[in-house]
Amino acid sequence: MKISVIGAGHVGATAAQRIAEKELVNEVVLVDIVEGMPQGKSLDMWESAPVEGFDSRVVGSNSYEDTAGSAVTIITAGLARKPGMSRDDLLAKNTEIISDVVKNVAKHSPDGIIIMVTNPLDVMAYVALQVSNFPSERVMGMAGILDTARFRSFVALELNVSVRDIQAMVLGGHGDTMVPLPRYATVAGIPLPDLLSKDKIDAIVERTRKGGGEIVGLLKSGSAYYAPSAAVTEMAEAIVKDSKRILPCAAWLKGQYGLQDLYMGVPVKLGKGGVEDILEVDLNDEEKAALETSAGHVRDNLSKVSL
Ligand code: TXD
Repeated sequence: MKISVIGAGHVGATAAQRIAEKELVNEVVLVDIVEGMPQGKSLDMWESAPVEGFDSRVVGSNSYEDTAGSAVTIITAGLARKPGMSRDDLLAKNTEIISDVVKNVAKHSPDGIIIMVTNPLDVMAYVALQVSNFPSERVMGMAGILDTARFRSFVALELNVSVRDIQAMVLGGHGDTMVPLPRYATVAGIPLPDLLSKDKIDAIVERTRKGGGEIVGLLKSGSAYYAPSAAVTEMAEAIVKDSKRILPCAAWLKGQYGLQDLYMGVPVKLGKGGVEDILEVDLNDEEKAALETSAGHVRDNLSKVSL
């Protein structure tokens, strides 16, 4: 079994390394347009295999032929944010790049699953769906796991407890309008609002919303990649192991949550078929309104796409 990662930059290369170290598949193929770079990174990773003790081969390439027959393709190609830029500023250029990438991916892995990572995430997932012509179960986006992981990591810091015991849910588009749901967050099954004051929870929600920007501001060039690569690896693992994990992912909505014809972050069941189900949780009026606002933002962006 093969997983391909398109774009051998920060997120792509780190994801390839995580996938290989976990031995999710026999072969990880890392593709980029820059000549030599994916080959160099892949060879370096493969040379770590004797020390780390993994047998997944890592192959670098500038050609999609090497990706042929991938079970999962993770797409990270494109531009990342610089300080002062929003995710939406990347729209036009990344639409061009993603259209070209997806054409090649669909041609060489017609039965595979696509996980979009490139921003603006919800819109690039739509571009992938349109260009690939795949059923929507096989085209999804990574954002919710990252946003949720940020939320969970901040709760762990605040309560000084293990991150392992913290569960959380973030819905909506991947941007400042995302909708963290503290009501559905628990610490070992105990509802978060029983453990933290509203003020503290509000502060964590706000930090989560701005979590990507916080990293961009600190790094000054480029955006986050350790947590994003971990998040996309978790999705790939759920698919190749057919583990039916329930994870927040960007999925094509067909009426769920009263929304349709757009990608949004929702809890999905991930297995070998891709998005095997979309779970609908009960939302109160405030949460519904926040989700509507987020959907409005995604729709605005969709209206700017010309394919
Ligand atoms: O939550 C999320 N979904 C995200 C999204 C979290 C983190 C990063 N997010 C987005 O992923 C970010 O805004 C960017 O749009 C992508 C990739 O971020 P990364 O930090 O990995 O960017 P890099 O390091 O600049 O890498 C991009 C690579 C780089 O090596 C380019 O040469 C390559 O993409 N690239 C291409 N590869 C193949 N084919 C084409 N056409 C191409 N164009 C650029």
